[in-house]
Amino acid sequence: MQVLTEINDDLARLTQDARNIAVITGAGFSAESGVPTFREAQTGLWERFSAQDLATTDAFYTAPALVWTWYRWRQSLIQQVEPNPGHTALADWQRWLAGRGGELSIATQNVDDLHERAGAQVLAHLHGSIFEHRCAECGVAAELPDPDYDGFQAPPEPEEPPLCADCGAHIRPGVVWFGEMLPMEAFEAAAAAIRKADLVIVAGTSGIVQPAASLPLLALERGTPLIEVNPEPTELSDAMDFCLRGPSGDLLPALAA
Ligand code: BJW
Ligand code: ZN
Repeated sequence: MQVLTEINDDLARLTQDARNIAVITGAGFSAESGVPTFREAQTGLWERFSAQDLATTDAFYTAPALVWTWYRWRQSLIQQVEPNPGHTALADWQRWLAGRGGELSIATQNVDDLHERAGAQVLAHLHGSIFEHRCAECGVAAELPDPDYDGFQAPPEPEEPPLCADCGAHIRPGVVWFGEMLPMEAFEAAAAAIRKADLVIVAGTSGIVQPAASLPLLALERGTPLIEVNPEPTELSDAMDFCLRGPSGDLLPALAA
C-alpha cells in the first residue's frame, strides 16, 4: 500500500489507463460543501443526540417530531449549499470517459443531491434520498413543500411529521435507517459496477457502516486496484493499493486531471 498526499507517477498512470471506474462516496465527499459528516458533533436542538441515535426507526417511532425536524433541517441545509470541486471533477470525468467509450459509475451513501447538481449521473443512492418522502406505514409516496427553515440554524422546536393522506400514519424521509434493508436494486447495481471496474475509488467514507462498507471488498477479491481518498485512515485503508490522504475537494480534481 502506498500512502500519499499528492498524485505520484504510479497513481497518474493508473487513473490515465482506467476506462471503467467505479466510485463509492460517503459523507466526507460533501463536507467541503458545508454538509456535516455523519460522525461529526451535532449542534443546536440535536446536541444531546448522536446522528447514530437519530437515524433509526426506533427514534422515529419514539420521538417522531425530533427525528422529522432533524431531517427537514438537514434538507434545508443541503438546499442552501453548493457542490464542491470534488463533485464537479467526478461529473467532468464521467462525461470525459463516456465520450471515449468508457464509464464512471457513482454509488453514493449520501442522501444529498450534490453529485446530480454538479452534473453527474448517480448509479446508486445506497441510503436513499433526503428529498423523497413516503408514508411510514403504507409506503405511499408523498410530495411536500420545501422546509421553511434556515438550514444553518436549528429550528427553535421540533414539529410533528405530516400525516399520510391515505392511512393517517406519519410521513417519513426516504432514507435508509439502521436495521433497514438497503434498496436491493441500488446495492446490486453498485456491486455489478464494482465487479466490472478496472479501478475503484472510495472517497469520503469511514467504512464503518455495512453493507456499503463491504462493496470495496468485491474489488479486492478480483485484484482490481483500489484508491482511497480521505484525510484520515479508515476501516478500509488496509485493503487499498493507494491511500490519498487529504480532502476530496482538492484531491479528486488532481486525480481526474
Ligand atoms: C473527508 C473529508 C473530506 C471528512 N474529504 N473525506 C455489527 C457489524 C456489522 C454490521 C452491523 C453491526 N451492527 C449493526 C449492523 C448493521 C448496520 C451497521 O453497519 N452498523 C454499523 C454502525 C456497525 N447496518 C445497517 O443497519 C444497514 N442495514 C442492514 O444491515 O440491513 C440488513 C439488516 C436488516 C435488518 C436487521 C439486521 C440487518 C443500514 C445502514 C443504513 C445507514 N444509514 C445512514 C443514515 C442515512 C440517512 C441519513 O443520512 O440520515 O447512512 S447511517 C450514516 O452512515 C449514513 C451514511 O451514509 C453512513 C456512512 O457514513 P459515512 O458516509 O462513511 O460518513 P462518516 O461520517 O462515518 O465518515 C465520514 C468520512 O469522511 C470520515 O472517514 C472522514 O475522515 C472523511 N472526511 N472530511 C474526504 N473533506
Ligand atoms: Zn399511509
